[in-house]
Amino acid sequence: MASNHLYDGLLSGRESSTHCLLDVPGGRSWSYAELVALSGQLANLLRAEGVAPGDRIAVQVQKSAEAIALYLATVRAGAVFLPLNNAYTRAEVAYFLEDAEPAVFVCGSERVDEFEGVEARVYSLDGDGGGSLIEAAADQSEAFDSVARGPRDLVAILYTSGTTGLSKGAMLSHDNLLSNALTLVDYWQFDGDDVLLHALPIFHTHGLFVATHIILAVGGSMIFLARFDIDAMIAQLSRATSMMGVPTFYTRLLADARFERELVAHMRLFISGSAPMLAETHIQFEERTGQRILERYGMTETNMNTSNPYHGERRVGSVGFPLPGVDILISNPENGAELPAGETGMIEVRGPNVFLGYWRKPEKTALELRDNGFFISGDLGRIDDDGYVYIVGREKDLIISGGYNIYPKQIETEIDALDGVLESAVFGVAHADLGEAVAAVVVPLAGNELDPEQLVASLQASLARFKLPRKVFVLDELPRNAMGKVQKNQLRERYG
Ligand code: MLC
Ligand code: AMP
Repeated sequence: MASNHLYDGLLSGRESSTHCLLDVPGGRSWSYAELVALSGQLANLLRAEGVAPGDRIAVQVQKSAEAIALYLATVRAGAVFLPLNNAYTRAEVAYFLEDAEPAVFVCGSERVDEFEGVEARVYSLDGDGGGSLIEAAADQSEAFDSVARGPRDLVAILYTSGTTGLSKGAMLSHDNLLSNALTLVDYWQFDGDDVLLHALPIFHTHGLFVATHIILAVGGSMIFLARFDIDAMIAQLSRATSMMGVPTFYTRLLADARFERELVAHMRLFISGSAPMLAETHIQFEERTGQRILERYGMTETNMNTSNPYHGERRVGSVGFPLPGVDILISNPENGAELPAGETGMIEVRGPNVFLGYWRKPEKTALELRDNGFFISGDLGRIDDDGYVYIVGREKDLIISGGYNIYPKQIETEIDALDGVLESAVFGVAHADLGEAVAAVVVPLAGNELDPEQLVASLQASLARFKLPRKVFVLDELPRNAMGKVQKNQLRERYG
């Protein structure tokens, strides 16, 4: 049988395992063999659709076991998985379909009509496993010989925005994903007895790759919640050995009186990442549970870069050490020169985890990925004498809200296009639940009045709801420095 680097690396030997892979509370439980069988049927369907190695399969669906089977099917078929946030509007999705030219697009039944006429073959898949995709696969054989794919072959494209506001597809290879998963298994000491409480979305690196790959690689189990729901979390924690989440998961747990020491005394590991965790949250968590959250640092382009140790000191405020095989250096953001130990500057990352580049955007790739393999992260940080990495800020203009990345430029572009608007500035303000929330200041065209509520309503057709400004301030002009650059720091201070 041909070798498929990622699939074989994650699942070899487990094809007939009756061990539980996914337990969907309120739904059913799936063994490894059952999920692999469904992925075989789906891979055969993709083949029957004429999907060739390297073709893109774009997916905007609710979280489900079937969606994981579709992901595995895509990998096995040698194709490229392109997951999309459920919240994206038709306009946002249209851009991804145009840019990535997928052969197949799978979305929820309720959206199929919106995508009539697109180039891709459209199938539906709903949160309960219903829809045309699984129906069409039902007649297919469960047996499928995976298509041969090597370590450097493309396996996924995840879109991430940029300072230009236009999303770029980060191209990830089979070995980017496999090498990182195996490193994390070791570093965090996962094994087949682990039961991971999984409440993350599966359209991002954190929920799809970090969480799911680790469990597949060790033959463990996941309690698979459709979304973060505090009651379900409290109900399921007693069955889990480990949990991964964004900081909002932890602040929400801490805000609930039922979340106490006995409930989690049996838990082996709590991991946080995707956004900075406040020291206050770390401290409260330790006071409440007697355990310290393990914080790690990653990105769509690089998977996981650094982590606090499993044994040894998990330092509050630090994202830990570079993972084995990953090099981190700190450079001068002005000229790219490496800075001496201890100084603060741009975090650069090199290793088998670092992506192949941006889809069909070689000029953007050249700006961020150096010839020597270092990726310029856009995060500012320093490394202390003991080797711990600290993130101290971001050079990229980015808001991280509840673990979702929101690029101000995209929102500013949409606001500026509205009638009566001269210009705008969008920035993040501290938010107790989400870490950061979106705020905007808008300058009307001379002689125009702007109603903030109406302005937000006008943005709904073009922007996913999580990107909508939660506060809009109308100003006569934007504060600018001598170079004409908008002073977002001033805005943050004034309106924060
Ligand atoms: C939902 N809403 C948000 C939001 N999520 N607004 C801002 N930021 C968010 N993150 C809005 C919705 O649009 C809706 O608005 C309202 O909140 C309620 O929606 P909901 O679906 O009920 O929200 P909720 O369940 O509360 O979701 C919050 C959350 C979720 C934090 C649980 O966003 C989440 O699971 N985030 C995880 C993101 C993640 O996995 N990031 C990893 C990226 S990978 P309205 O107006 O309709 O009422 C990465 C690399 C790495 O960063 O290092 O891991
Ligand atoms: P994304 O582009 O969605 O993959 O988001 C990656 C960004 O999230 C990084 O560049 C960081 O800015 C941020 N990030 C991830 N993990 C952490 C962390 N533990 N602390 C602070 N920021 C983080």
